Amino acid sequence: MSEQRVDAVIVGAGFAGMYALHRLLKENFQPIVFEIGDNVGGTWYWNRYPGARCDVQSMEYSYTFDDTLQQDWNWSEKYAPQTEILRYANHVADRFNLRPHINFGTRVLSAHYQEDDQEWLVSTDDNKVYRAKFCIMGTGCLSSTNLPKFKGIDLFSGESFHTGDWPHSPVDFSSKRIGIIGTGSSAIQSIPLIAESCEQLTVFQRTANFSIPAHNRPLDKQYAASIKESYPTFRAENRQMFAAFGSHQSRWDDSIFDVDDDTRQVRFETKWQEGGLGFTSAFGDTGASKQANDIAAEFVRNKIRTIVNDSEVAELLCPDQVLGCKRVCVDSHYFETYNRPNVQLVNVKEHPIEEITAEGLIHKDQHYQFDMIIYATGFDAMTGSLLKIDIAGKDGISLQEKWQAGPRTYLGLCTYGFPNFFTVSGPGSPSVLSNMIITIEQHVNWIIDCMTHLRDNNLSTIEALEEAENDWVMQTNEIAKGTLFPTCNSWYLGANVPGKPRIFMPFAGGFPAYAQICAEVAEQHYRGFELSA
Ligand code: N01
Repeated sequence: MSEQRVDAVIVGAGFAGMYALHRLLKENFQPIVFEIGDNVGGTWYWNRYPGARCDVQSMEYSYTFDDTLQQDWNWSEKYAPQTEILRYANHVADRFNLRPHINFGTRVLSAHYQEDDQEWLVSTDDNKVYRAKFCIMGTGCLSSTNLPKFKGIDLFSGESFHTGDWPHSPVDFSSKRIGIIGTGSSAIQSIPLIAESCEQLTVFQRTANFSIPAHNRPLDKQYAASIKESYPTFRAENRQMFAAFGSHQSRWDDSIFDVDDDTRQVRFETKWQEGGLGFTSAFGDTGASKQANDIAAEFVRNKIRTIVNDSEVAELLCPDQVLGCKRVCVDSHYFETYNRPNVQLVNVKEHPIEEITAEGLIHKDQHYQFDMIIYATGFDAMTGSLLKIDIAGKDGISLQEKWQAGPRTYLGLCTYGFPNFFTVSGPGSPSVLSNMIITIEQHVNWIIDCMTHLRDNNLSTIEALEEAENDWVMQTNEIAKGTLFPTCNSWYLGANVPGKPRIFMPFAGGFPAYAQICAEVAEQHYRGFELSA
């Protein structure tokens, strides 16, 4: 089998893969990208379910690397819908002439490090083999769908879809009885729209979720123009924010216990009316103090009780975990949807779904009859797509073996034993706790600067030191322990996938602190890495 030699293999043509490709081309490297999908966009290519949109505002969720790009592109809504984000991804691919370097419809099967040659041998499902000095994994954090192994799942005779792998042609809900399993962000975004156009919708809820209204609307043209006037400043301000977005929203850092109850209610109401993920920045201590969090959580529960007419349904929809412990959802009329006569909520917490049948599903001895079942059951997050590839580093040790007890990285960028192998927004980095495009740019810039440094200094490899990795894993765990994040069964912890090691995967110390550490590491001659000729 012939082997093609390239400088770098990039896996994935989402926002990470596209930017890595663009930067490598500018630096005169010879990269090649492999993408399973037939087009660019990554998560926005697959997640086409009704209502899919970003929960970070459109003026903030875009590339920052090219000022004319950000001046030229016009967003239409406060929160961009999936269709528009996908159009943007396509625009970027065309504008920077990326497509000739992307092999679409191609899955990377394996990447094996060849110690003698200091190269990666990469094989793809079209029976081709590539030799590359570097591997950059832009495989995404939420791209490997999690489909629970329900008994009888293959027996269902109606239509069935996973929100994360939605059909590319329109799905007709009219006159259909539909069951949807899951009440995470994907379900919360899609349920209101599906309910409007189907005959009967039955929602199977295991864990009620916190959701804050988006108050989505057409983007105010004056607001967009004012941001564009000083886009670099706006971006710089956002990079100083914990999650790399939200600098223009109201926020307070004081303790909830420093103000009286009236002030708390006014402040929560302000944040509720503003809408979106910023709700958690009403006070400085709701992410770390359980007592403070309880007060914020009760405000949201009271909102649900006010919105939902049936008090039993309202109570079922009230979450009992810590607010923000699972990612907070952002919705358009989610709770209101339960006031519709054609929507029913079924609690599957104490009694799991028993089985899927040809006609529907069985729960607590009741046989529900459906024309369509929608699995809104989430993802094998952060590690799922990486571990699907047969990746082996030095001494033939596989990444699966190395991460058996949970992912181990240095800075979320590299892992000991795997030279010249980089992960973009991987476990151990702020990743899903931050504005993903900003995090992606920071990671890609670090990686490409590092590759350029190696080339300019006649160095061949960079590898994380075991001790630096151990320290980083310890530091990441310690930071997470100081928050309320590990207190519930979230996908951040891998708790949604049976058998997955329970480790809090993202770095919870905030984007600014993290970016500074990465910059210092590079300035200090790649502290914690071994660079070799
Ligand atoms: O997935 P989820 P998602 N029986 O894991 C339930 C991002 N995102 O696709 O909570 C019954 O949150 C599960 O129950 P439980 C965003 O970061 C972003 O909705 O595990 N139910 C849960 O209710 C988000 O956080 C946007 O008890 C089962 C649901 O399925 C992330 O993607 C939009 C079950 C899965 O919820 C994931 O969201 C959409 C079972 N066996 C998504 N197994 C934006 O706005 C699972 N569930 C950018």
